[in-house]
Amino acid sequence: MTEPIRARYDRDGYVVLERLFGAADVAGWKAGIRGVLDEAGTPANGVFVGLAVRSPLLKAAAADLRLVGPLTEAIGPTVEFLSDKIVFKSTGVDFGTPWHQDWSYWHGIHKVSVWIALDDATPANGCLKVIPGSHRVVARHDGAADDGTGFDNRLDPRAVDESRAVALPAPAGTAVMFHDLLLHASFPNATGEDRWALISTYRDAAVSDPDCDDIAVWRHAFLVAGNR
Ligand SMILES: O=C(O)CCC(=O)C(=O)O
Repeated sequence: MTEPIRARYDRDGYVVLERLFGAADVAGWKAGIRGVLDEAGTPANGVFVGLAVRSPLLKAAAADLRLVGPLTEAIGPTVEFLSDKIVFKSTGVDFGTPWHQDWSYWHGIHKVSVWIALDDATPANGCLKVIPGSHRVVARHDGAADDGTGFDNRLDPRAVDESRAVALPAPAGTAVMFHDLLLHASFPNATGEDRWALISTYRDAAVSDPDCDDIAVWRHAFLVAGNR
């Protein structure tokens, strides 16, 4: 029998939901994201935050029941979507994301993010790598951060034991649900092919989170499970 999602999440700080979505879902979302970027006049390069607030299709993606099930297992019965973003890597933008914990960006109660591969993601084109179990400790984010990638909070690479890292190759449609203290990074994209990932962040709406009340990109938060 497969181990319950909650047990895996608590132990490792992440759960891989292999091929949670199908090719049609992924193609539809990519088209929707292209539409949002065209409207915003932004090239598909790097990071763009705020898809669900601009597109009903992507709002529905954030509340998709295939995601909400695992999210309620990790978070509880009351789940609030906060914001989403697309992270593109291509010939133009091929950086590997530095090691970090997402919590360093927002603090407050612990959030859960879901990273969804919109292309087959591999170590060659920039899949995620994680340190299982690292979600139990807050790490120091004192690495140098002047490369303009948008990932300013990072560990000093010398503080990371790469021998504990696990690569997470993910066929398109696969979702990786992870705790905001999970140490994660991604490989550079050396292939010249696009690697897109859609990342959405959620929290338990039943728990007060005053430290995060003023975060601008979370002003359009909405419930995807339960009631206030
Ligand atoms: O998609 C990636 O390359 C990494 C994204 C990431 O680490 C993040 O958004 O926190």
